[in-house]
Amino acid sequence: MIYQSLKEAKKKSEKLFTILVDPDKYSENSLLDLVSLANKSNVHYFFVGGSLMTSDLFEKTISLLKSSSDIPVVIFPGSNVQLSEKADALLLLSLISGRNPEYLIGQHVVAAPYIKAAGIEVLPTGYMLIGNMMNTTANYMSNTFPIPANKSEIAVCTAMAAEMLGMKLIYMDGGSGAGELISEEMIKSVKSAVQLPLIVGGGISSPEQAGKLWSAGVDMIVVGNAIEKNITLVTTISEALKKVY
Ligand code: 1GP
Repeated sequence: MIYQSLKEAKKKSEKLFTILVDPDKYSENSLLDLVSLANKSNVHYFFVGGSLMTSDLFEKTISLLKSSSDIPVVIFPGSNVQLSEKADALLLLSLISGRNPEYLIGQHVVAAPYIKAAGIEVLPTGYMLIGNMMNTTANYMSNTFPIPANKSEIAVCTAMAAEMLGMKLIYMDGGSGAGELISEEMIKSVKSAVQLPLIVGGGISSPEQAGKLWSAGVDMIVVGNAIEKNITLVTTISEALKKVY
């Protein structure tokens, strides 16, 4: 079970590296190149999904990943249409940084019977959008404001409430291709306030940045955009991981 592995990794202070695959952004050949590199590197998970998908390649992408790699595939859904029984698990995201009931509980109610029928592992996740930019796809699509980048206290109280509500993971997301990373100060504050495994993504584009985030206490980093532009980051970020241990 993936949740069990995440808890064990956290207990042993092992750091994790996840590649976010947006099905719209990869051709079949480029996806095979990515998988072949990931299989040779220290990649722990593939996340698959996106705030808005314009192709019908979601299912095909998951099938291809599953048939060409043993790396577990976890759905990172932008909406309740992104579901597949071929995946290993689903991040059941509740957008706790926002105040839009549709993304706090509404989509979940509609999806619940389908998730149950799919029989995949469910990872209840407190999902927080962080940043000062209002014009990201995630903010627009979810019709919510992110937590301002300098308001660590809001992030801390939000994460604490998620833990008290029984959520299993915290995902702090600066948004895909974010110009600025979530600050180490905010990460350290959240980390010291909750026991849950902490996932951070958004704008990570170098092994040095990855190393800094892991050292600040992040358990898993997620990299999407930068790898789409430069596939060699799969190797260099994996190498950086060895130094953090
Ligand atoms: C976005 O956290 C993910 O939802 C990853 O962000 O695409 O900027 O790596 P990037």
